[in-house]
Amino acid sequence: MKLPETKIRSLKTRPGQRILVTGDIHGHPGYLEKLLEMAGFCKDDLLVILGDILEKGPDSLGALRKVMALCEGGNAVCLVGNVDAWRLHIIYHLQEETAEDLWNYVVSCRGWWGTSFYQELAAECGYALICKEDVLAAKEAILAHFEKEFDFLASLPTVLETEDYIFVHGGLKEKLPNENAGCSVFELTKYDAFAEKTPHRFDKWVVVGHWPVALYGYQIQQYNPLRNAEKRILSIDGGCGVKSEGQLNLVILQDGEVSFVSYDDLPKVIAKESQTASENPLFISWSTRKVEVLKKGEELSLVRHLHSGRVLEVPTSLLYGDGECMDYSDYVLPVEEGETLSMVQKTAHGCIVKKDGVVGWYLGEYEELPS
Ligand SMILES: [Mn+2]
Repeated sequence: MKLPETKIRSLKTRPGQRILVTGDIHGHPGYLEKLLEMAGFCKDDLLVILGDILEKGPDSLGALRKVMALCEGGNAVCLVGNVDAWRLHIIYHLQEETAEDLWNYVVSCRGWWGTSFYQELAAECGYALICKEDVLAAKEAILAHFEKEFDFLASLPTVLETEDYIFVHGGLKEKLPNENAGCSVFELTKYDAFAEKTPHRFDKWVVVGHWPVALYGYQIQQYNPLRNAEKRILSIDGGCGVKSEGQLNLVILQDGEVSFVSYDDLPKVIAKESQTASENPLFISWSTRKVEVLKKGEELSLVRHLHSGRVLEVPTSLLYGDGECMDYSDYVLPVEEGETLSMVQKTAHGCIVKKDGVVGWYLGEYEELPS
């Protein structure tokens, strides 16, 4: 079994050729299929998948096999993601001393997503992973059975450069692609908040996944691809599998034009009333989660948000730990009667919905659509 190493590849595209880019599929092969269908993916296109195929979803093995089949088609390239690389690393180094960590991970994934990559691998080899010892017991059978899948993951390039773009899961440490040859796979794949942290302005647009774009928001909670024109970075991770209101994005690059399609499986409703947008909205994200609780109520609590200094009411159910708040936006969305909204959560005070990738409150009447 091999482990991924930093590999920097370049590829020639044809003039006018579409490049479709997605990533962070995280065990959602059905979402990927939907997006390829929506974009009309065909043999003339180049498909670039920015890695993180595995975990945080219902079908990691299915997602991996779907990606392998696409790459075998000859016009798709998948890059390695930090989760993919780390999973291989864990399986490769699995022994008595580390089995308990993997067992704990498998158990916690059952709670969050119902399954995990290792559980799926074990199941296909006839192991149910009922106790800690089963984790190690399944290893040899897994290594033998999934040689093709593991070789594929280990073979994935880290950085891909075309005439006009650079693709990488997390980000580039150095400005030019080839200067990153000495960086480790994890430095380039697990580059958190790349668009904020990198000091570089790149010569070509750098297209990345890994960091859910919502985490770059301080006013608005949104999941659509995000352009940083100053640094020339296009971030496309819609938080699929990580956030219940997230989505999988697929960006279409053609002749310098950028468009995208996105997919989630939230239930859809039709707005029966119009409402106007609230002014000066606030988004409390994981990056700015600290609050001071001023008055705790049963349903709503009054808090001071430390990052912005704002005092506001948040649902009490979102408060946790020592003064921390889960993702929350107080934005009242602009909505026209008859528009389609994705239902995120119903509350006694109205609904939290997503419209065109933006999350906020809808306070009017609505009609449910059959799913
Ligand atoms: Mn990642």
